[in-house]
This record gives sequence, structure tokens and C-alpha cells, in this order.
Amino acid sequence: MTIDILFKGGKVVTDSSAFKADVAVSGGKIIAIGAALKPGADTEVVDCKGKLVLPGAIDAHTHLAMPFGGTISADDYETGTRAAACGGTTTVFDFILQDFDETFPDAIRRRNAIAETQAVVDYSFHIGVKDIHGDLLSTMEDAVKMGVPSFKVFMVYDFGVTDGVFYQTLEHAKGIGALVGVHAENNDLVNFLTNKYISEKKTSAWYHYLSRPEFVEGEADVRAIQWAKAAGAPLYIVHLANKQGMDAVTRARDEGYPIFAETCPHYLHFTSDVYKRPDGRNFVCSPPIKGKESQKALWDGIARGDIAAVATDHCPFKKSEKNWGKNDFRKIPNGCAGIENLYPYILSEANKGRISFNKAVELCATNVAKIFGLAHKKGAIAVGLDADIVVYDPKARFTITNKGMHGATDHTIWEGAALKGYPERTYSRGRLVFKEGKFLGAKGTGEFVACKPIRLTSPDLRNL
Ligand code: DUC
Ligand code: ZN
Ligand code: ZN
Repeated sequence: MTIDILFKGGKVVTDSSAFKADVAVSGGKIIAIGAALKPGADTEVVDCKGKLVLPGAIDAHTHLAMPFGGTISADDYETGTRAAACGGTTTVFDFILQDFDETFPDAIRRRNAIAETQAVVDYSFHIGVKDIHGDLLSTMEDAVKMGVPSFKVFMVYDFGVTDGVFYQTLEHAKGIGALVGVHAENNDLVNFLTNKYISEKKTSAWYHYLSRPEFVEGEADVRAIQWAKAAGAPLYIVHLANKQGMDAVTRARDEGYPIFAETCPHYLHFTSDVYKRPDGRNFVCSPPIKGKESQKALWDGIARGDIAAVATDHCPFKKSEKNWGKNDFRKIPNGCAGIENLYPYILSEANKGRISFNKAVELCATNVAKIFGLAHKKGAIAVGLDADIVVYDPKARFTITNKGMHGATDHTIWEGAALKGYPERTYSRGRLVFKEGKFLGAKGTGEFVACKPIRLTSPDLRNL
């Protein structure tokens, strides 16, 4: 087989090893990994000396062009995936919010019609469940057959579900190879605390945090785990941000339950103090960023292996939209940009010595592929997988600025953050989509990735 691209002389990093090797790519796939591989006459040789050769990240959690908070999130499938590519992310999972009375396959078709014309890297979906009346729940099987075996319920927001619907969804999902994710916060408490602070004229962004403090999320995590255990179903807790929830996840996993937790870079880097800043509204997301103790619990959870994945919850809004809530935190659209910062931030933390590079790869790529049923195509540097490859320069220095980002947002909560190391190149199925700060991909070249049915029966992903 002719070699199209040869990554020469770099250090290949997987979730469990790191070794000097060349990586050969043909037809968009990795075809060989080994010492001193020989290029053909037409092979493009990429000099990777002093560089790491990594699998592209898989962002398990994005909201692209999502109607939310009285507007639509600022990045669509084109600009969002463009930013992803420039941060070394080669697959994104986007949330489709089901419409009321809509079957799950119809929801997939509705969003995929847009995504397939816009995406610049590969993508897949989770479905946000709003309505299971009548036969709607049974259309989950068809979604699984279409390659979308992952669903999410919200315990908050006006479209959130009751505990009964949540439980029914878990029970139904487990038998058909589907996985349920959950946004866990206690809706009644959020409403009570919000009304209380507003009636006391406490309206700044700080009260967004105080209306959704640690226990509001922690209680819901405990409850969600309780339902999953009772239903005998696996559970994926999205954007975990608090210690009580982290402890509950660890306990359940120690007992052998297939409970998986995802956290986000903003919970690992910032604390709730950001809500006291004059621009605190720009950090408003839900769940809000918590205090130091929770942040430490999340890093400890990563070290123990009880955080399975780090993803962005990318849901950016323009400054002018964030400003709607200058004097009323209820009017701030919830969400922040992060899709371009995920891999650079986590890899930088590895480069600074907080975690290993293997762990960074595990959290941002390999585990995500295993959990969501796409390890047959993505998530590792391995023969037969898609050539989704990042060449990473550990010596680079990078300061995040909104100007240097490639999405459609006009500000970033990461402004000024200093990173050690940065992606130099990103390849999506062997196509160069990012090189030395410049986007080189093309609209509509990203493809839908069909995920396999998900059957997680233990907390251990190592043998999958
Ligand atoms: N939280 C956010 O901050 N934005 C999007 C949806 C969510 O749950
Ligand atoms: Zn959420
Ligand atoms: Zn989200």
C-alpha cells in the first residue's frame, strides 16, 4: 500500500504508553506504526522530531447553534468544528435537543441535514430527551440503529424531565445498547434560591452561583446515581463540577457500578470567585463553577480514574447577549466557549507535570471513544483507525486570546491563560486541517460518525 503521509521521528502517545515510532497513513487511515518506516516516492514526510504524535481529541459535549437562553449559541457546525480543529479536536459530539412530539430519528435527520453541509471535522450526536409520551421512547431503538446510541436527560430547565421520565429512560436504554447521560442539578432548589435572591434584589452573577451552589448539584448527582443503580443501567454524568457528586461517583464505582463522570476544563481551572469579577457574567454556565474544595476533588478524581472524560460543554454567547444579564443573572444565557481550548489546556497541564500525557490522551480521546461506541474508528493512534492525528510541540508557548481563536465568539473566559506546549498540526482522516496557527480545512468535509451500541457493564474501561 502506498503511504500518503509519514509522521517521522516523533513520540507516539497512547493512553497507556509512549514510544518513539513513525506513523504511516494511507487513504485517511493509520496503516503502520514502527521504527524507521520508509516513505514512497510520493509520500509527504512530516518531521516530528521533538514532537508528540497524539490522537485527535474527541469533544464529548458541545452545543452548536443551539437555541437556548433566548438566543442561539454563537458557533454553528462550521465555526465550532473549525475552532475544534485548531485546538486538536477531530471529532465533536453535539447535543440535539429533541422537539416536543418529535421521534429520535427525526431529530437526528433534522440536525444532520445541517451538520453534514457545515462540519469541517467529524461529528456525532447525543440526543437531549424532552418528550417520551406515546411511542416516542421506543424510537430510541431506531436512533441506536442509525448510530446514535447516546441520550441525555436534563434535571433542570423548562424542558427538563421528571425523575419518573429519567428512570423510564434509563430502564429502556439499558436493554437496547443505549447510554443515558444526565445534567444533574436540583430544579426545585434552583427555582427557590433564584426567586429568593431576586426578591432580595441580589442580582449579580455571584447570585447565579449562589442559586446553584455545591449541594444543588451534589444532591442531584446522588439521586441520578441512585436511579441508575436501581434501574441496572450505566450512567454518564456530564459536566460534573462538585465534590459531593465526585464522592458519590467514586463510591458507586468502588461498588462496581458502571457510572462515568465527565468534567470540563473551566471547572478544573477557575473557581467560583470568577463570579465576583466585574465580567463575572461571561463565566455564567450551568452548573456554575464551584469552590476550591470541589476543584481539588475533581483533580483527585482524575488521578484516581474516577473522572472518565474531560469535555467542553462548548456553548458560547456573544458579549452583548451576556450583557442582557448585567443587572439580572437570570437573563444571562448560560454557557461559555471552550472547544478550541480543551486539548491544549489538558495537554498543557500534562506538560506542566500535573498529569501524564497518557492521562491527557485517555481523558480527551480514548475513553470518550470507548464510552460512546466509536473506538472502532477513533480515539487512539493504532493501525486501522482513522488518521485523526495531532502533532504537538511541547516546547511551544501559547497565551490564549480571543483574537487567536478560530470560532465565531467575540470573547473568551480563557483570555490571558498561559499554556505550555501547543498543537502544531491537526489531521482529520489524513487531511491537514490546521497548521501553525492557521485553519486549512474546508466546510462540509466533516462526516457523521455512526457509533456502535453501548453496553457498559462495569466501571473499568481498560479492557474495552
Ligand atoms: N449549561 C450551559 O451552561 N450551557 C448549555 C447547557 C447547559 O446545560
Ligand atoms: Zn448541561
Ligand atoms: Zn451542555
